[in-house]
Amino acid sequence: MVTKRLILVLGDQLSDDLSALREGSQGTDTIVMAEVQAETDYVPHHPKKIAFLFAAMRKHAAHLRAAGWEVRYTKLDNPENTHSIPGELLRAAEATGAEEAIATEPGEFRLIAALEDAPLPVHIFPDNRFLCPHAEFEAWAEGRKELRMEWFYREMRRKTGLLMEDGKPVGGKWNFDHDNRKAPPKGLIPKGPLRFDPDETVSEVIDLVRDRFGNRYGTLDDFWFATDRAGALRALDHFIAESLPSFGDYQDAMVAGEPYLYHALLSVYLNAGLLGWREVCEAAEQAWRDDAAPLNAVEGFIRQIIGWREFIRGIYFREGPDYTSRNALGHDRDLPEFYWTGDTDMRCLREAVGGTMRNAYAHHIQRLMVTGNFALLAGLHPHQVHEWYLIVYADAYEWVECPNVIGMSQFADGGVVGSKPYVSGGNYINKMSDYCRDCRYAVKDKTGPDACPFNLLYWHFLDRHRDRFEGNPRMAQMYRTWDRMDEDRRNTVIADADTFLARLDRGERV
Ligand code: FAD
Ligand code: DLZ
Ligand code: SF4
Repeated sequence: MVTKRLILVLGDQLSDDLSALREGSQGTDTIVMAEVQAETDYVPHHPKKIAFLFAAMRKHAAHLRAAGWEVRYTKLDNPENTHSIPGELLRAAEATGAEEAIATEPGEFRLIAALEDAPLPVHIFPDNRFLCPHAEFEAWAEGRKELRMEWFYREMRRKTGLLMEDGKPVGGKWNFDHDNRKAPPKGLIPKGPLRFDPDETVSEVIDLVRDRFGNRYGTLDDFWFATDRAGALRALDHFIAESLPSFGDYQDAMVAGEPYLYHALLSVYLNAGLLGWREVCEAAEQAWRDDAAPLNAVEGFIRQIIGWREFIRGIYFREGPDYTSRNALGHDRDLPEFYWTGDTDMRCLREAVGGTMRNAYAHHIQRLMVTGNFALLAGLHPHQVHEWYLIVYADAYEWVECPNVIGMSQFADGGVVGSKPYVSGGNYINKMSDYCRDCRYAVKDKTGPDACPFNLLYWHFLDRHRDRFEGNPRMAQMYRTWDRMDEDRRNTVIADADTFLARLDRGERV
């Protein structure tokens, strides 16, 4: 007799070529998909993220049915919903007579543990939607003193053959970042991402999410994400034609009122499984071969996907379940209220948090050098910072969010992801954005009541972590600059920074 099985498809596993589907058999096995509170509530996700996922899940279920699969889909408001993934597997097992389930490895240790403890056996298969399997990352990492993305990336270039000719990188260099990172000139008019009007499924889901989660951080207004593969492919084509040519040049730029600039806005689709890394990178490479986009842009973009994205995932699974609770710098300040409201005089933070509330999106430099930089300089508790990032972004799942936050941004892993902390004073933000000119603080002021808080906190950070960082060759110059200041000035900087932090702790508007 053929054994009946369940095939679990999670909300971020919306890919046709999923290992669990490859292992399953049409006609015998039943796919289980479920909208459950355990997933909507383990952190209070931005309502736009939930709406995107539920709409995409519903459409993917219809697509799988049309392809011949038996699909059991539980909607959030189904009165029999047990509201957990193991609970829905058990209910499906009782209804179908299945005695076991198969799944593709979830992107979070919490859910892997829940499947391992489920009341029926769940066979977990590797997630085949990534370029670098765990064992390969382990083999690469084994015995290295430091894990650095750049070396990993070169391996991935060799492995994929992307932008390679005769075993060598095209253009004679692996990395064209030197040509990127231009400051934004006045009058940039980026096209932005391709927008999709809500159809019936999306509207129905928006109503449900508004009713159940409408009072959470973030707005549902102006929902424009694609919610199926066809839409995601159109969004990819749009990016390649309209934004990729300028992607490299303005990758690090920040402009008030322009939340998207030339960024891809593809992480939300990639991470949910509507797009795959290979097709996205091949489309970018083709644009370069067709002379439709310059090499610095195409190499930079491909590096983000086969370099950073894969490296970050490798780190998450290598470091293990305690990674989210690392706190190498012993930071313990509570997350200020303005991370939830945008209610601050610091224009850069207002822009980044406000855009995040509206769009469930901020681009990389806003995440790293504005909200992340402030959190690190001010000594915010990294676990609270981690939860904030997991909540607010539509592309956030722990495997990708956590190493970016705990590692890259907060240095809470003590240097696993980066060799030095990403910290800067106001000058960097001023150089890369137009924020400072309309700020209540003066970026040129290094002390005093109008001094840009990033300037004060930058030195405060270096001073309080001197023991850890002064021996780091990449930070020696910073300490030399600090030490060259006369002592009175240094004392004033530290006192002004302490005053700022005390105001922050009292919940005053800063
Ligand atoms: P683009 O700037 O256009 O980049 C293209 C693609 O490269 C992205 O779609 C993404 O898939 C990939 N990519 C680029 N950088 C990274 C990176 N560091 N890690 C992984 N993938 C990368 N990315 C997420 O997908 N989810 C997160 O929860 C997330 N949290 C972050 C938190 C912090 C503190 C920082 C500094 C970065 C975080 N990132 C995260 C990485 C990056 O900021 C986003 O991938 C990017 O902003 C997504 O927007 P985009 O598609 O317009 O990206
Ligand atoms: C993020 C999320 C949310 C909000 N809701 C669901 C859901 O109801 N059902 C589901 O299968 N998946 C959901 N997800 C995605 C999971 O949380 C995700 O699979 C894990 O975090 C692992 O990446
Ligand atoms: Fe941000 Fe400082 Fe510039 Fe104001 S002056 S926008 S606080 S960097």
